[in-house]
Amino acid sequence: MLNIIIFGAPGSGKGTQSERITNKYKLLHISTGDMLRAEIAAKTQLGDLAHSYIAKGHLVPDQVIIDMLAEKLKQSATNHKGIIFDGFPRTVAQAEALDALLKQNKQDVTAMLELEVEKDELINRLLKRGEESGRDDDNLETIQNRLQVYHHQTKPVMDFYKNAGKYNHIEGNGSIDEIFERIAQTLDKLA
Ligand code: B4P
Repeated sequence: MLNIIIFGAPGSGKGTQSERITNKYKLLHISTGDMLRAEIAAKTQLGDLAHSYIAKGHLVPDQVIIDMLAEKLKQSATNHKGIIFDGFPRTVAQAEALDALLKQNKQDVTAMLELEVEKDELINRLLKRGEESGRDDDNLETIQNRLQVYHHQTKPVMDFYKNAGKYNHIEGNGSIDEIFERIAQTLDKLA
């Protein structure tokens, strides 16, 4: 099983590259951001709660995310060659929970890929997406909060996987095709 974490700041290309990785390597794509947006659109209790955090650029509480992910793993079909975790884990507590959940099925994380992108480029990409998609967390004030949260709460997750010998750096500036090429070079060595 190829269990990959795609990691990076908001706007680093996690969702964009996950779609390509999923197609090429026949992985199951699990995006906690997409799952939360589906809950918000369906106006569920979880969606209402998530929206109150996402609209401010804050992280949704760990236990809410961990329970949602555990349920998703339980329900997921098994006819795939592994999973790409997109936007999860975003805290060290989430990383520890993921290890424990995978262990229950005698699996583990194969590798983390960090997409590193300059701050100005991140902001430009997200503002552009905000204009095109109307996503209400893609406005300048919320983007600045999301970047701060990334630096303080999410970046330590990188050290967690560096210590486990699973960290891979990917240069995340450039065209979508160029970046996918770099990712594929790394994944081909692991697949
Ligand atoms: P996410 O949905 O994960 O949001 P994101 O980080 O902004 O998305 P992503 O990084 O995938 O977007 P991409 O660059 O592909 O999370 C949203 C919110 O949900 C979080 O802020 C948080 O509140 C909550 N949440 C989610 N998971 C959570 C968790 N585990 N714990 C707690 N809270 C959680 O795309 C950005 C734009 O850039 C797109 O328009 C794309 O087309 C463009 N782009 C991509 N690559 C490009 C390139 N190479 N060149 C030019 N443009 C590019």
